[in-house]
Amino acid sequence: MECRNWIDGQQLGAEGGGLLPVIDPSTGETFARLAQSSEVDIDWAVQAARRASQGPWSRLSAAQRSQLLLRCARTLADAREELARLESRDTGKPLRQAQSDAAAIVRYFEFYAGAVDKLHGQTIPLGWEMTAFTLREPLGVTAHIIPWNYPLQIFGRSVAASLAAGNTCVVKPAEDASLSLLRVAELLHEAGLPAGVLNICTGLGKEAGQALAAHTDINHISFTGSPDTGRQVALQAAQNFVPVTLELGGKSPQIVFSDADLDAALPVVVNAIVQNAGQTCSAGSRVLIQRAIYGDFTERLAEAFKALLTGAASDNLDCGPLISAQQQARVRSYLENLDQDGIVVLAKGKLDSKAPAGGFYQVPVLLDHVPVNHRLAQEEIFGPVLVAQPFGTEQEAIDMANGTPYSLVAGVWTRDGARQVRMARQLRAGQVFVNNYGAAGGVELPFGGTGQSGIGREKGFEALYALTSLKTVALRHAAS
Ligand code: TXE
Repeated sequence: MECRNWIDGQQLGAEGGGLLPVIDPSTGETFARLAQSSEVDIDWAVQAARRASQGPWSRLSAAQRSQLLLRCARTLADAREELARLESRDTGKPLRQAQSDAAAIVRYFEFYAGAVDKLHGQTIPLGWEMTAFTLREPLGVTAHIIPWNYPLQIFGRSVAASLAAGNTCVVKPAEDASLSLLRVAELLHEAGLPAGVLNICTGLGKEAGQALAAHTDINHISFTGSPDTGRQVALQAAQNFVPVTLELGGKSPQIVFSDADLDAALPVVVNAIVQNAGQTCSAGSRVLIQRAIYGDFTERLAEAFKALLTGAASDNLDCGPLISAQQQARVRSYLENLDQDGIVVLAKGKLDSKAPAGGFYQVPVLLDHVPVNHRLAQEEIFGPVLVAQPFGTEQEAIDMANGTPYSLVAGVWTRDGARQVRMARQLRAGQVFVNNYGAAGGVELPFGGTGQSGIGREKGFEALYALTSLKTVALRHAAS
């Protein structure tokens, strides 16, 4: 299978004819090829998006855009199973998880279809002779650099919001996982999205990604990925005074107090690190446990970890492979020399005997008593590695939770209502979940962090605000 770019409503091969391999993470085998886009392809896509942003698309009413996005949602819903299978094969995630990603992209289109005609400006009182109001206008052409861990979901949250706001889009998916988004582009076209409104160029980050971030005719960049690449993207954007939304991952804590409902907390704490083999920006990669229950809760966690089975995506087990050999090597590097640092492996999951030899597997690992400043407790590993740490007082839990350069998400488990509120207010995190983690998807909930977790917010109405330009109009007129 040879996949082409999607530009101006049609498939186009890369100008230079270059192709990149698409590797199945479950087997390590190449099963398709992608267009290796260059600066030239990116420029075609941006030009197409610019033309479309000046055409009939810009004159649709909010209600018309809403109807169109609803048709998009329905078309994606009809293709849910196909998208899930493609996503599962391309990313290595178990089919069940890909199915929930395919459901999420539909939800994003539904949510933003419903939000478009509720995006209002304000009137500002300036006295009898003046009428002042604000307009929320489209920015123009928005660029979306998507990572490989959740292509369908991350495309949904940023592209659906941008289309709803009346922009046109150029998307650069990750070289490791582009297939589902190329198919989504065709489906949205079938649903009636006009040519040029959505354009997708595949290719390498340092070629196509950089060319998109540096393009002088884009008006916003949404980037999800690593802090290092995010910094480069932000520097490129700064050259052209282009606003950015950066979502750069986390080292998110789950804080379990001794009064918590441990039966409720246990499966959620496990799932928050095992889902997508730990390759989730909001993964709960640290579990902070109050000392009185540390032994008991880690024992229960260890039992749960030992029962976890890792294998091929199509076998739909607890954990699939990591995305690539490179990611596998990165995760393994964190697990070397644990003895030297006195870190004990409390439990490991099992590799399924049928898992193909060439796949990029890493079984879940639970690590005991990891010191607060150890790199295992500070850096985003992006694999199924859970770090357990004891704490004494509430203040100690807050200090530990806030003690990394990240601040994306935090989970708190306690029955004490006053403590729930105190913790929520003192945790440095873009989202705090109390007695749950993730609110079952949270399409409606603004999401993003500060510091090394990034800049700005995606999801909910906040994304729409970031993807529009606010214009203030003040009219002087006769008072009577
Ligand atoms: O990320 P990159 P990588 C973290 C995670 C992971 C690490 C490395 O810790 O282990 O990053 O992953 C494009 N200009 N996250 O190397 O490089 C690239 O093609 C413009 C967290 O895959 O940030 C891809 O589309 N674009 C994260 C996207 O950027 C460039 C999700 C992300 O790639 C570019 C993924 C450049 N110079 C990784 N270089 C999360 N927050 O969920 C690359 N890209």
